[in-house]
Amino acid sequence: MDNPWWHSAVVYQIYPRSFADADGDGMGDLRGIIDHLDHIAGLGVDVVWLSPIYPSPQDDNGYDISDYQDIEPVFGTLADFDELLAGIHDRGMKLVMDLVVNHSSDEHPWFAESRLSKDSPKRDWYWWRPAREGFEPGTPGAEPTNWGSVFGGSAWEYDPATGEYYLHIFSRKQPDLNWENPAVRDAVYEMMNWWLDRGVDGFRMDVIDHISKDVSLPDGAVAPGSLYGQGAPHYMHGPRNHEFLHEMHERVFAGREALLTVGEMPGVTVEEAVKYTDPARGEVDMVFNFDHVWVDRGADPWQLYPLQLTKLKGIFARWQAGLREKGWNSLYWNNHDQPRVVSRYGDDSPEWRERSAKMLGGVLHLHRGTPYVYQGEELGMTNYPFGTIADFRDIEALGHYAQATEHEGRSPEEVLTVLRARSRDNARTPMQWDSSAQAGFTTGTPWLAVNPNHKEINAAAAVADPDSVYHFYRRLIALRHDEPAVVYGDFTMLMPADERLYAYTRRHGSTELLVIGNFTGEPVTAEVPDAGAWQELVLTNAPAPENWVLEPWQLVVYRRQVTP
Ligand code: TEU
Repeated sequence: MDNPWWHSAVVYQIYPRSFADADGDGMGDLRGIIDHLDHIAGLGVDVVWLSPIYPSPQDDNGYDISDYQDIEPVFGTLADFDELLAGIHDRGMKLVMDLVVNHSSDEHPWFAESRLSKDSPKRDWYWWRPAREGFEPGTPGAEPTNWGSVFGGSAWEYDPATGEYYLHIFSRKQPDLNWENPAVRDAVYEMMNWWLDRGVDGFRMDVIDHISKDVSLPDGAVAPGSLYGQGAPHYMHGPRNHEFLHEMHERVFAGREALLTVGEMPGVTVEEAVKYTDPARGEVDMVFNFDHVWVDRGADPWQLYPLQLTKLKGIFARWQAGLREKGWNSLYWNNHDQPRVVSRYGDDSPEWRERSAKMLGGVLHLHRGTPYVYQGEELGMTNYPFGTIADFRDIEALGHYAQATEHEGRSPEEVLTVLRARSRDNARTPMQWDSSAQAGFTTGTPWLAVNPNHKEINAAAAVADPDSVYHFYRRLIALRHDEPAVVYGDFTMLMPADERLYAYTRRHGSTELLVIGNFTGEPVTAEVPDAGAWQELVLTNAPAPENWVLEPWQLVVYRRQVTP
């Protein structure tokens, strides 16, 4: 089989709500995206991934869909969508849609019908269960299992209409669809084909490793200090997950050209990822794993753990090696669920923000896999200076705060310290287009506050400055397109025990690349084997090093020719 086009592609993710507001209601929209397509195309990316734009009560900012085949009126219309799609295609890019089918909104007509009665034809489209035996339905402890929801509280909601509970791994407005029911799968595949026939080029599949559950629904283990049991082992990578994805492949993707499919899979192991992405098995092209964004988590959810570079390198080394022969990696630091990487693994102070943002981009992009850039990452956008809980909007932040402070004995300040550093709202503050009042995002009142640092950090300034993070990302993306060793080179991690430098080589035929990133604010000398052989400095974010002394947060990329 020929190498698929997405091996050399770079994807740009848009969170429409926070990208650009053309009509002044404080919320981004499709017209706003259309107006800014040249900013994206200017980076040289190949694909645009849109977070959900379908009709939705917006309980989880569109990850709760009430109609899979239309556009949320706040964002625009299907006609706007077609115009956007054409604008993307005209610029030689492709469009990947978000597919959220582990759950729907509770306001989707399917669920409205399902909840009507126990013998509704759609009853079995969701996970309905009676109260635990011996308990009065609707009373504490009567939930069918002890599982907690990802956003806090129980994963079961009591519905007085029929006296039963429905499962919601996420919010109570996101009931889980029952993939065991073939009629559900048929409806999903039909909807996917409808979008592909309309011209879209693929899907990013939300929590697609949650669709197969252990149908016996056992209780989960309860961690010390927590209110609920862990459902995840019973709803992640369930027994039929591969089967469902293969069926989807057969029914939707097979026979279509030039698509890109990526499954979001919290908790996926390397071994499972090989199976999900082995082209011979016909499931998905690549998955998002979470190991490298969970590396700074620890036993206590309400404590901040600093990054351990050796751990991070160990994770990447494992994923690079594991998917060397079969399957394919996706590469990301940021998306709408993660804090800003420059604030998290870099240094967002005025002195080192740009330098460290470039280093992080370079270290990530030069691995083997398909890189994803999240809106604003190309500007080195930072976390937001959140004050109190009233500054947050995310259902996850609010839910965790309530559970931890009201039921788990945590102090507001300890919870806020973690939310400020890790909350998803850090990623969701409006895109910073210019230095004007609302950063050029809206003429109205933004749904979430604009970061005050937009006076310095904004797209207008970055595009005008040839030395900006934006232009550095542009060069990185061009390097991937021009240098086959970036796409196909074998990966070798160097200096795995070094806590300060991230170093590796990529070798393809007679070309070898050496990448070194300094993850500290101090100069560090790199002990490079065969140092004299590296003469061609292809890319750096600081003056060329002398005697291998890397400046604070410096990235260097060297190239040499070797005998194959
Ligand atoms: O995220 C799934 C997911 O893994 C998150 O729950 C993540 O672990 C957590 O938020 C980290 O803080 C997807 C979407 O990307 C997210 O925006 C949705 O809220 C979620 O699914 C439900 O659709």
